[in-house]
Amino acid sequence: MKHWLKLLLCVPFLLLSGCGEDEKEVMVRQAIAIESSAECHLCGMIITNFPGPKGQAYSKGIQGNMRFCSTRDMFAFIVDPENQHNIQEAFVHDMAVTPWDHPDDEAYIDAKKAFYVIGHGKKGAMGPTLASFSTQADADAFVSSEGGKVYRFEQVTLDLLISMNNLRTESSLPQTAE
Ligand code: ZN
Ligand code: CU1
Repeated sequence: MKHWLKLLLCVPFLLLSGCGEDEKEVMVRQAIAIESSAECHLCGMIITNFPGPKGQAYSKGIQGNMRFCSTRDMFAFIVDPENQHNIQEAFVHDMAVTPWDHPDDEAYIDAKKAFYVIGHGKKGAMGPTLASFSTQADADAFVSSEGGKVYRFEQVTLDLLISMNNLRTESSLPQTAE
């Protein structure tokens, strides 16, 4: 009877303290402002000198965040099998709320939940790039004015990134409707 009572008193306390510890471990990290001297983690270009959506990511074993000149370079890093499983948080600009030529530091969204348009005519820091949006409706609206096709985070593969560059040089757009 004593044991039973002890257990009853302990359980809520254990649950509470358990919760607190979990929250400490799952530290939510955010996108940060990109200073004017920051270089792309992949190609070394000065990020803020170029138009188009940028990317940021946190990875296991790497201190601080990695910043990328373009969504294209962020994905080129992420889809690399060596990095893929180490990626934790990732962020991209929501291009529905910020100007293409100078995306704002306040306009970052969760990259894993974003919608991406590939095959459109707008250029990023490295040429063709992925236009990123927080909603399907915004991505669709962009497709109707700029062309391209909508993809989700998990659908962006190395092959797709390579085909994106070929779209520029070959001027044939195999997957677009318009
Ligand atoms: Zn780059
Ligand atoms: Cu670059």
